Amino acid sequence: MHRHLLFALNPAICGLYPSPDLPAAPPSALFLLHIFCAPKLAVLPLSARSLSATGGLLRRTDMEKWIHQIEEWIYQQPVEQLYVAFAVLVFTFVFFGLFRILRRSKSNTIVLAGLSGSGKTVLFYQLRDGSPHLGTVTSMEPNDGTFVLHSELEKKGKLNPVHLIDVPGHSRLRPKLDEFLPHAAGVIFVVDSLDFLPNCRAAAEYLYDVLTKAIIVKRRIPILILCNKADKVTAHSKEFIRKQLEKEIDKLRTSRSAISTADITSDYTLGVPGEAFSFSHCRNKVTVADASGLTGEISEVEQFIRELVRP
Ligand SMILES: Nc1nc2c(ncn2[C@@H]2O[C@H](COP(=O)(O)OP(=O)(O)O)[C@@H](O)[C@H]2O)c(=O)[nH]1
Ligand SMILES: [Mg+2]
Repeated sequence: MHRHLLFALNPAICGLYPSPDLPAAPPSALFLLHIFCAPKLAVLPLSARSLSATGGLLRRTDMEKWIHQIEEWIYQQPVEQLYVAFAVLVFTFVFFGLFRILRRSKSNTIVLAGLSGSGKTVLFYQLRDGSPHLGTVTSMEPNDGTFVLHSELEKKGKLNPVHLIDVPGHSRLRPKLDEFLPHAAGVIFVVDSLDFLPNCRAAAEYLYDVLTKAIIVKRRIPILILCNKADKVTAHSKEFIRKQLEKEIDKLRTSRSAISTADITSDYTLGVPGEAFSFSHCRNKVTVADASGLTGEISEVEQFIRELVRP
């Protein structure tokens, strides 16, 4: 097995073992044969037993005979043909692997999440139309649109549109988030930095739920914590908000792990055990920025979006 592996990894090695009866042995093919057949041989005693119990005819010796025949057949094939077959196999695996990676990274969906009143809808309109559309009623349905960012309309050339979804923060509608996350290239978690302290716990709970979702962790979906309403002088700084959220999440982590495991709805645990929680512990990238959806100071939001959805 060892030798076959070596052979398969470096066909050039084969030349080091010239054998008169095996002139140009096709080791990679043999290697494949052993890879596919060895596990069957390993389980054979069991299957042979069950087969003989039901009157079956398959025996270990039969299997070995077949393998021997296949080995002989392989030796009779032109070496080039076997190498071409091997190369085609490898190429197919690589091609489908790359295809899956590319398909994943090509998503143009950005999800806006956060508590009600944090400014998601205003931000949605600001990104789409360059205006906050004040006076719109609180929506109970997600705002969903595919467009080129308003600030980019002047740019020449064809730009890749962004699919933006504004998921209402009402707790009853949060399960909607699970519908959109599998397609998300990134999540913007909007926080009201004006009215932050009274909502800190609730915002941390929502963020905790987002950060522990399997899809977020496994696919390492980047999250931007957006401290909105920065136009007001009384707004808290993004550093303050980051620290407070980390503290709250740390508390949640302890309290939630104390609940019986059957009760926990989150898919993953957060942070490093024994250390105070920090966003840098997350497997996915978590960044913090400030903005004002109302006045249109949203350059960091646009930058985040364009890093994930290439223009
Ligand atoms: N000062 C200020 N107010 C904002 C800003 N963004 C939103 N608001 C206000 O916050 C309230 C809630 O905004 P909305 O977009 O409906 O929040 P949503 O529930 O998260 O969709 C509205 O009264 C907005 O006018 C902002 O950047 N600055
Ligand atoms: Mg809204």
